[in-house]
Order: sequence, then C-alpha cells, then structure tokens
Amino acid sequence: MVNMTDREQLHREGYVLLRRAIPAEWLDDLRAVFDAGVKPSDQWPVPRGMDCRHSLLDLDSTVQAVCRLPQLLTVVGELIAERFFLSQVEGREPLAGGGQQQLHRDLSAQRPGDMVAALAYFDDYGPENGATRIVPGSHRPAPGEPPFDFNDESRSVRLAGSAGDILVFDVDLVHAGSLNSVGARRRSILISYFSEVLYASHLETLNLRNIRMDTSERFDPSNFALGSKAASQSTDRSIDKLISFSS
Ligand SMILES: O=C(O)CCC(=O)C(=O)O
Repeated sequence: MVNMTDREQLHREGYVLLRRAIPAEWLDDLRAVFDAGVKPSDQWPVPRGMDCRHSLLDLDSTVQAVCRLPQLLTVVGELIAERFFLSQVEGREPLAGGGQQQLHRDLSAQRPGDMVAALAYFDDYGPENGATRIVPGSHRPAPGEPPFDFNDESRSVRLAGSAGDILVFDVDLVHAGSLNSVGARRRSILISYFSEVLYASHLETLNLRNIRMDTSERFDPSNFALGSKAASQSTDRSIDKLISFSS
C-alpha cells in the first residue's frame, strides 16, 4: 500500500535515493559509454572545471533509457507536478584529488519545483571517492528562516551506495560534490528535467550546453503517478518499495 507517507517525505526532504534503480546488466555498457565520451575541458562550449572528467554521451541509447526509467520519471513527475521534458544529460566524475564543491543550490527558474536533477551513479560511491553531499529539507526554507550559510556543513549528509543508484532532487536542495581522495572511479550522469513551460528558454541555450539529443518528448506526471498502475507495472519492484530514503 502506498504511499502518502513516501510522497510527503519526498516533498519534505526534497530528494530521494533510488537504490539500484539501473538494471545491473546495463552498467558495463554505461561505464564504457562514459569513458568513450570524455572530452577535455577546452572542447566544451563553456570550459569545464579541471578537477572532474566530463563526458558527452547524450545520444547514447542506454543513457537515454536510464533517463526514462519509470521509477525515476515517477519521482520527477511528483516533484515537478506538471508536464516536463528531459533537458540535459552529461557525464561527471571527480578526479583523484578533485571534485570538492562548496554547498550550493542549482536554482529553479520560474517557480520552486520547476526543475529536478538526478545523479545516476555507474560506480559504487562513498566518502573516499567523492560522494555527493546533500542537506535534507533545505529546498524550501521556512518563512523567516535566515539565508542558508553555504559554509555550514553541520546538516549535510554524505551519501554512500552502489553502482546503479539514482539520487533525484529538487534543484533548490542544497548539495555538493565532494573530494575524491583515493581516485577510485565515480562515474555518474547528471540529468536535468524541466517543466514544459521552460522549453523556449531551454532552446535558447542548447548550444552553450552542448545538447545534441532530441528534447521534444513530453512526460506527463499522471502517467507515472506514485501508486499508478503504469508505474507499478513498469518496474519489477513493488510500488511500496519504489522510494527508499537514505536516512
Ligand atoms: O557530482 C556530484 O556529486 C554533484 C555535482 C553537482 O552538484 C554540480 O555539478 O552542481
């Protein structure tokens, strides 16, 4: 039975970690696609940070299939709560001795909740190889709450998990990449989903963001709603296990 509790928790915490959401048999292919697409910083329209590998892989069919996993689309639809599209996907991996970011928000565009990000991990991740940090609940400050101090790590949680996990979060959630101190691989794709009302502005920055894939497909949250027949039939997990929070 689902799932008001999960839904409420998702909106309260601003994120969910979908454990082993990517079919295990896709992972070798995804890692190879990542490695084949790596481009040095100066080959991107806007130069990238030097302490991470960035991979151009948005045309790959398995990557596209990850972006459309029903479990993932269900959570994205719940967060955006109106028709949305896949805006961007690119590979990201902190290099040995790099990857440390200050806590930050990626920032919604026109209203809170109109953009959602997902990080899908192709390798196991944890404190030593640059796991993502998040601050649960930080996406919707309470009225009158002082501005978030991005140097304050006291509420940050460092994630850990397995290849195939997908972190899905509201872009206003405070988060950051972390130092890869040992250099173990931490390949991931960073996926962006936008409300369809943002499509015109998305088109204006396609080239700057090096987006080559077709972004015309629309996803309707009602087709993926938590507890819907479509969502439960399209995954081999029962719907009440759809969401599992890391805390
Ligand atoms: O790779 C990560 O763990 C987080 C990346 C991130 O927050 C960003 O690029 O804005």
